Amino acid sequence: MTRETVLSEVSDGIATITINRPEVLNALNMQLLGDLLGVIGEVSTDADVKIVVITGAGKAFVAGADIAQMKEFTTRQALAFGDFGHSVLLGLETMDKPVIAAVNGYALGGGTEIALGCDFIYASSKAKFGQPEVGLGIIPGFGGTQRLARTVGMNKARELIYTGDIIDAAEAKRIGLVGDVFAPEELMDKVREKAQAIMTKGLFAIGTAKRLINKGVDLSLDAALEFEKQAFSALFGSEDQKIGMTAFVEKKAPQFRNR
Ligand code: CO8
Repeated sequence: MTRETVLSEVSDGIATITINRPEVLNALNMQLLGDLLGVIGEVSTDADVKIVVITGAGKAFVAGADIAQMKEFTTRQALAFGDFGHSVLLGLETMDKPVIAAVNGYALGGGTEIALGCDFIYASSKAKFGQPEVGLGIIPGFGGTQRLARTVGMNKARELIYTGDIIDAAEAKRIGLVGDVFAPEELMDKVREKAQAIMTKGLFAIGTAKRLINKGVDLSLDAALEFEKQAFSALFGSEDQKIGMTAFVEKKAPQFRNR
């Protein structure tokens, strides 16, 4: 499942995707987005993969889109690049498996945007986040104007996008962008620990909750609550609901079958 610019390995149900252009701080070019889209397709359909972790090789997570490549784009090429980036983000968001961003270093521009497409973000204390695009005469184009505002609120998103300020991991945690911060050498172990804990739960139910959270924000509260009620009741037709509730009343640990 490994491609030139994106590495992928599966172990104990966890697929670890590593963005791999360390010589340019994992800057996103067309090839990398294509490789990433391919790997996302593979892990989302691989029955051995229960949960996905995305990280970066070297000292960066992703230092943004590849400025050297973007510099010469026409409007039409920029649109195609934007479409490509959005497909990657949608691939992460619509996969019915949890995706955790393990942000090991710089996550700037498209890097913060990829992290925002994941279900939640854990960061190394060395990580840095920001949307510096306006300093290049462009805007966040891989969903940053929308997902950042939905995650940290509109005022903070405006401030970060208008100033291009780069914030450290502690500040990213304070504003709710990052779930938790760990020492650099502990990051991957802590992320895997969390992934293992999630894997003991009903993954079919988690996939349903993910869909509801991601789709619900675009609906009226009334429609979203109806959607939730229907999904909730549908889960009573799943094996996992029987397994989970039977295990509870028998005081045993549930062995979910994820269906
Ligand atoms: N693009 C291309 N090359 C990059 C990028 C990048 N985004 N970031 C770093 N590099 C390259 C550098 O050019 C350098 O290459 P070389 O060794 O050949 O000179 C190498 O990576 C190492 O970088 P630095 O020497 O700069 O490393 P430092 O530790 O001194 O600095 C920084 C690290 C602060 C991260 C610095 O590299 C930097 O500011 N990078 C650019 C950050 C940035 O502006 N990112 C936003 C890009 S725009 C974007 O992401 C838009 C997304 C949506 C696009 C939608 C289009 C439709």
